[in-house]
Amino acid sequence: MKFLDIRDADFDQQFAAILGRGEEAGREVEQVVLEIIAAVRKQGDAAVLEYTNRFDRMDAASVTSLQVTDEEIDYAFARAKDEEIAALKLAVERVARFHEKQKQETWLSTEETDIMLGQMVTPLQRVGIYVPGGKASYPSSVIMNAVPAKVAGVPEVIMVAPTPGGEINHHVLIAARLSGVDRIFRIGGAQAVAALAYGTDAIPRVDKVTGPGNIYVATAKKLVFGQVGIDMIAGPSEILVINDGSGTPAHIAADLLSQAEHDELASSILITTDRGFGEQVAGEVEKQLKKLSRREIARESWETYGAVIVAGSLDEAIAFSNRIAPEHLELAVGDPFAILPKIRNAGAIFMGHFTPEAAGDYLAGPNHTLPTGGTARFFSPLSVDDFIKKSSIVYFSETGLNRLGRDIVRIAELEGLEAHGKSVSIRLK
Ligand code: HSO
Ligand code: ZN
Repeated sequence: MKFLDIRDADFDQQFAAILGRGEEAGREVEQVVLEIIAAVRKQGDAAVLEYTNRFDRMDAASVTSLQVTDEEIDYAFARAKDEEIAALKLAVERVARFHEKQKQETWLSTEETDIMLGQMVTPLQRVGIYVPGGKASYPSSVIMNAVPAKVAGVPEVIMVAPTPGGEINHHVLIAARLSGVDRIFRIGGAQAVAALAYGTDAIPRVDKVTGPGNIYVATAKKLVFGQVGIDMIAGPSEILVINDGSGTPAHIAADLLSQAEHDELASSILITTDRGFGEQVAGEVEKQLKKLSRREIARESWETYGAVIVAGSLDEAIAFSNRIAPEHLELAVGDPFAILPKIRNAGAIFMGHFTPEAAGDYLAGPNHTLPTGGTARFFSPLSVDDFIKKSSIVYFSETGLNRLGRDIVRIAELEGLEAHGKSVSIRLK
């Protein structure tokens, strides 16, 4: 952890190390992924099966046999505690209710009596959701990807999840059914992304692939972009807490650790106008770290990419926050609503002393798939918008065309496109 003062001459230099984490994928990863994509395109299921058996130490006879059955999901429900299912259900309901508000309507304007213009909103027909295996296999991420798709009206949501050497996380299966996922395949890695992007006999081609994944998955998503849509490429988690000396150091320490435990590359930063408060938070982090089950990951993250920064004023802290555009921003100040209008760049903003970021990770309602690495400058959280598209609608009546036709022809002429002009003038009276 670095304890810094934003007013120090070498602050930018000191802070640069924290910003430069999670560098781009190397050429080797890209090479491997390109080969996998090419093989899946050429050999379809045979390649998917071969990679899955090899990389995930499986022994499947066909890709079809890798589809999760309804009985398996029933069994997942049977294994889970009632209160676990209830909590996941509550999350699905709250996330659905929030995303309902994002829906956009088709519209048709009637400002002109002889011309109608509009925009038609259509859901994507089929989307693929990637769910990582291993330590980052989160039911909450299933909910955050599947629910907006379903709210948008996507008829078919296909989920893929690698199951290295065995079982799929049963809470992930429960979340999938509760969120309305239609089919699940036990496949992962670049081969799963390629299969979704191009389609195979067993796996239907989708219109968009969303969801987090390791560097192979992220690289595969970038490489299939254009063939299919993709969501943002999520980097390691980040939290920035702005504090004015109010609140409880132990609470803020706990919030910093909640993101540090995600990943060794995660970054947790406190910027406070109160040096003493900052010191107390740093001490609390050390105390709490010792007791965490994921202390090794959290410690590594805190030591490498954690910081406590002292600022001269709240405005200075806000300017810093706007500059780094954090994924998660906590306004742990006396009056968060007073400073909210000054926040320019942040994926999600958590207001006041009783809104730990984890509330948003699980069930507040907004999406937890958020822009990282400073991309909150121009990206938004995953939303219903990611699962719809728009078509423009143009209707000219005969009067309408007679009214505007001459000008269309004029522009066609100045572009030297005679046939364009003719297609209009041939209709004019
Ligand atoms: N904070 C993560 C999402 C997550 N947290 C999933 C817990 N589970 C996204 O930055
Ligand atoms: Zn989290």
